[in-house]
Amino acid sequence: MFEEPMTSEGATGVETTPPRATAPTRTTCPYCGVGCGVLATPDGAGGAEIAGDPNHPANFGRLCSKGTALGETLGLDGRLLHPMRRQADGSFARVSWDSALDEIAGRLASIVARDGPDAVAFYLSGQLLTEDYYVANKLMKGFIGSANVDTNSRLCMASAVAGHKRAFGADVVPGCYEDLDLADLIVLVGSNAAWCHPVLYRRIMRNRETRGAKLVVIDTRQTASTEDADLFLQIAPGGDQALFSGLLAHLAATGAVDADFVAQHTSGFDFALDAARRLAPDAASTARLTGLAESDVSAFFALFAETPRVVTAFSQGVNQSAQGTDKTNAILNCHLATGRIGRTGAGPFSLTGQPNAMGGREVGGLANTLAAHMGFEPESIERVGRFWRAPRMATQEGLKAVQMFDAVAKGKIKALWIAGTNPAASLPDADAVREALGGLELLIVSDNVRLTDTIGGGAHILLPAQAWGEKSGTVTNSERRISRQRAFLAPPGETRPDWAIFADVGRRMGFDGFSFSSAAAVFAEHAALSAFENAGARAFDIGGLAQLSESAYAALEPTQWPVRHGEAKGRARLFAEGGFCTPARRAHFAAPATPRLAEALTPDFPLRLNTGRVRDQWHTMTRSGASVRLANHTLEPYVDIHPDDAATAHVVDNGFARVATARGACVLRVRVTARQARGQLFAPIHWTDQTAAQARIGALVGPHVDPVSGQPESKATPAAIAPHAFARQGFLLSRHPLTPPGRAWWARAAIRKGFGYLLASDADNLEWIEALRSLAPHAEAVEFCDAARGLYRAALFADDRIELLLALGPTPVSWEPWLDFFAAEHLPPGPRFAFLSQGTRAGGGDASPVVCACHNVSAAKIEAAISEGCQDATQIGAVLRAGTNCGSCLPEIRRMLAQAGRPPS
Ligand SMILES: Nc1nc2c(c(=O)[nH]1)N[C@H]1C(S)=C(S)[C@@H](COP(=O)(O)OP(=O)(O)OC[C@H]3O[C@@H](n4cnc5c(=O)[nH]c(N)nc54)[C@H](O)[C@@H]3O)O[C@H]1N2
Ligand SMILES: Nc1nc2c(c(=O)[nH]1)N[C@H]1C(S)=C(S)[C@@H](COP(=O)(O)OP(=O)(O)OC[C@H]3O[C@@H](n4cnc5c(=O)[nH]c(N)nc54)[C@H](O)[C@@H]3O)O[C@H]1N2
Ligand code: SF4
Ligand SMILES: [Mo]
Repeated sequence: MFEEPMTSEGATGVETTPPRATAPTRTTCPYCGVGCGVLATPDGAGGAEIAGDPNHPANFGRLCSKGTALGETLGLDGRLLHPMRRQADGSFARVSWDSALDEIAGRLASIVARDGPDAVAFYLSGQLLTEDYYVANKLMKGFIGSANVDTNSRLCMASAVAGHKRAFGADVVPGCYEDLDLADLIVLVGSNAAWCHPVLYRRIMRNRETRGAKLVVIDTRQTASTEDADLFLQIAPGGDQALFSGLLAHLAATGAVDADFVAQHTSGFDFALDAARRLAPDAASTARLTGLAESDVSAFFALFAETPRVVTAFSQGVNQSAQGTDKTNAILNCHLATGRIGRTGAGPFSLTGQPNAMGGREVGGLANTLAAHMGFEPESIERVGRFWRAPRMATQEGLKAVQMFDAVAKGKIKALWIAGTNPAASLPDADAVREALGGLELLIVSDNVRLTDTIGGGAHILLPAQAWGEKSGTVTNSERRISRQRAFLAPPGETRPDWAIFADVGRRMGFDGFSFSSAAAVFAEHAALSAFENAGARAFDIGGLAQLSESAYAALEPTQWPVRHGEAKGRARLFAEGGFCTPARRAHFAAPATPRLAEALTPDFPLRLNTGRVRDQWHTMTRSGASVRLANHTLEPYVDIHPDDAATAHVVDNGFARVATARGACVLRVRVTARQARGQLFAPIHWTDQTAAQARIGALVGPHVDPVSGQPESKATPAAIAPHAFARQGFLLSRHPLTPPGRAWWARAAIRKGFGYLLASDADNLEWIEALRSLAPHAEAVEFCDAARGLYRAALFADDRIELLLALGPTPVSWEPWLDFFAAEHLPPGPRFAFLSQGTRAGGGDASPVVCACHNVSAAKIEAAISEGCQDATQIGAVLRAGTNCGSCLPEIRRMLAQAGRPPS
């Protein structure tokens, strides 16, 4: 669909692909569930040129800003490169793989022997590859004997999974991306696709531009995705179920129901319609329940009813709610009722978050599924047990994420292995989660980076996993398309693939069935299990890929499932002719319950806190945070608030506010904007204790879950906001990551050659310079102070480059003009304070930089002393005391002397 040259960066950050020289590796983007094909050409120095793969059917060459910047995230700074073990004093020491894995195998086995298999658990991630997930799941569910395997997909896709299973009998997305090109109406529900699935959003925009498709966006706030909408429905939090119930009633009332499809392929229609009618019989009642204008509701109903080719694409505004499963089913019901499913340009479309949330669902990474889309029915347990030759099959569902961490807190789970996720930041009630981690007997963390909030929460053993570009395997995107991630870099240090780490522990625990020789071998077994005694009963069947040779796996083209034994090609769409995965092959209409949010507002917490994403960061920033380009989009954590609420709470635009809930509090920059609805706050999820002070938004979210899916309500926690003042604001630029001193509020961003810290603080100049010196004790310090205007600047030099640069003032100070000085490896000769005072004399102040901070001696005084005859630093010290205490300003004084023509002493 993308024959025309691609646009330059716009609101969605979709960029043009630059041409390349040498033969690249075809791989898949590690960020969102769009699953774009990427061409990576290593530069031989650990980096790579990145371009979109014109032949990948997800993106046809396009990449968004995050994908385009992948080359900037490949550096080894902060990487975990060796297994490490926590010592008695809390520090970590390097250990060998053998000793780390022997210890893990031994301790897991003894905990299982002592407390039973349910005393151990794995918490995995939609950022693992299918092969990683398969081996971990097999180890826990077949050999350790517990189903305590859950994943961050519980926080992400669980409600969509549960809704799909209730309606279709299996977790199946019926449509494909091409439907977004060919629909006449696209409804985005609880999705900011312009920022979170940018390449799909471009496809939607192109359809709108070239075919005149209409776009309806249903969100609680205005976003980049609502800007282009033909109709924007700013719905009340949690109102979606009522809206789609009202729509079902409307479809029935106006003859839009496909009676044949309903009769032949579904069950439960009348019951669900009754429930929908009781909830929202017409547009007027729907408007009341959703906070929308009746005219807008009617317009949406009419548009949906009259447009056969409609795709309803939904994401976290639907999934992450206390009734996420009911919301999902309310949407699916409207598509089932009209038979608009699995047809060209028509269907419900769950937008997957992570690159391999789908693959994780396929292998059984969720605690309530067993493997290969089978559940815990006795015949499935028996079948999978036979296939795996498993000695100790789990016989019942395990604990879902929030319950799992509750069991950790209660001491029921003694050993936890976390791989590819950062629950101390991303789970609700994250402070409690972090505390619970500290109480574990054994906490193993497999990650790419050396320090995260989870690792800091009390890990005992750290296992270095291969990262994107190094690892190799498969991922499945939102349209069921399996694509290869291929390695194009040598694995650094002692990093290993996650699947190999889990398999090694399985072998060391004495289990058969973990002697995989390659990712291809793991994939082949997974594919064979999907087809094992399947005979069409399970939609997830990739038996057609079970016989792939190593070289065929290496060359595997993006393929949609199902792809059954003997089939070369997968299927783009499912269910247009029925054939659902329930015993009677009929889809089921689930009746929605009355809309309800988990927690009511109170006088203490009168606002709803919504949380979500910004365009150019990925989750806890461990990768996207390394890119300077990406950092520039949003430098610091913030809270959006409506002007009326801001006035009531006395918070001001660009000031700071403390946002609190019953669980925790954050201090965030305030953005007053009418794009936010009254009564609601929005804050991004990306900042952790590694990248900011007091901005871990997960700590504020209540741990309330959807009763069916177990997915937490992350978008509607009751909250309060109050102004928070700091005497001064500014920034600190540093060559190395650090924790800013001075009891400061801070947020870190990548800059060229270092790290930029936005600051706000009450500490005075003296406290600051002392703290800076303690960070770089051997550096030469230069200060500049304009007391009248409250400006303070300080720089610490090592040789002739800047190590640390601080600027503070009564209002925010931009670091922009300083970045070139900072990045320079060799500053030009001449007095070093000169650039510190840049731009500060405009107001006519008599400011002169402080050269000697200890005795508060300014450059002007030193210049005067020189012109009055001082010949060397000793004489200046005698006259002004400058340079007589710590001495760090002596080089600066000597430079001033030299510049005045005094010979070096
Ligand atoms: N840039 C970027 N892209 C990403 C990610 C990232 O970290 N950064 N992460 C990826 C992942 S894992 C995921 S899961 C996806 C998430 O992708 P999205 O779901 O699109 O992103 P969110 O910002 O979490 O939430 C979507 C919208 O739901 C709205 N919303 C909140 N409550 C309600 C409600 O009750 N009803 C409705 N209708 N809307 C509501 C929010 O205001 C928000 O605009 O993004 C993926 N893509
Ligand atoms: N309040 C609130 N909370 C939310 C959400 C929200 O909208 N609001 N969204 C939820 C959603 S949808 C999601 S998906 C989660 C995401 O939350 P997390 O999964 O906790 O966030 P990430 O930063 O993606 O964490 C991935 C970790 O795995 C590491 N990693 C990356 N690749 C690999 C690999 O191949 N192997 C190993 N071993 N490690 C690897 C990274 O360095 C990083 O530390 O957050 C959830 N939490
Ligand atoms: S749209 Fe998603 S998969 Fe595609 S380049 Fe952007 S982040 Fe990567
Ligand atoms: Mo997600």
